[in-house]
Amino acid sequence: IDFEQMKEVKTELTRFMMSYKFALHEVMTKIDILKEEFQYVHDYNPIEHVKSRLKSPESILNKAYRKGCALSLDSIRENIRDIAGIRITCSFISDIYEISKMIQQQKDVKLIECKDYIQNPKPNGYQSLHMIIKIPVFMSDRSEEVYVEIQIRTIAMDFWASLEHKIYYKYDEDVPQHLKEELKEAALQAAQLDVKMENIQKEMKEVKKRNSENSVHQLIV
Ligand code: 0O2
Repeated sequence: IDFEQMKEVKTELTRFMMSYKFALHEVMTKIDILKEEFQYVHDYNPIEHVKSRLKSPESILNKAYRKGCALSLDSIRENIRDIAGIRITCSFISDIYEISKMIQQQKDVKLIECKDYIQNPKPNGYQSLHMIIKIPVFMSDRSEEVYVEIQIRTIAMDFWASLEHKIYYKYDEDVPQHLKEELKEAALQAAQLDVKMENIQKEMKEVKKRNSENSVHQLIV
């Protein structure tokens, strides 16, 4: 491989990563708009926080190797669908489905896959809603359809997943049985907390609705 070829590979790789960076910008903007508009219209913010990350070239290659996919850019583009990743954290489970619906309804968003680990938690207790979407990114001389992974979960699910992730890495994937059981128990408790919080919020919403109906009634009378 000579210098010119090296330069070409570098340009190609940089452009490859750039398309994911732009896709992340686009989806982050969509989420910012939903957040601001929802707050204005409904006087309520369903999104607690949002994080985005671009997979490093090293972890892209590791994942491609693990999945046994060819190490060409075309194959990686098609098979590794979480190079651009966004995690949205909400307070309540109903918010998760509402946000996912609002994203899926957008005309330029193609839903490729949706995995509902809330309805069907993983055997270790993991809960979250995962969507793989495709969105078009327009550049100077071409446009590309880019995969983005969106994970949506509650604060409690996020708390659990980050601890589980740390433990998993700490024990190099060989987690002792008693910790696995405790983690599963904690996941169940987190799920119960989510249901409790949702019910409290529902009741609060009804009180708010009744109060506003009463004040409208007083205005009319
Ligand atoms: P990272 O570093 O977070 O990106 P895939 O391997 O993505 O092709 P899979 O495994 O079916 O296929 O994907 P899935 O189930 O949608 O999960 C992908 C991501 O969800 C993971 O990415 C994690 O971020 C998260 N996740 C899934 N299962 C668990 C779990 O049991 N515990 C925790 N803490 N997180 C989980 P990566 O690529 O593994 O890592």
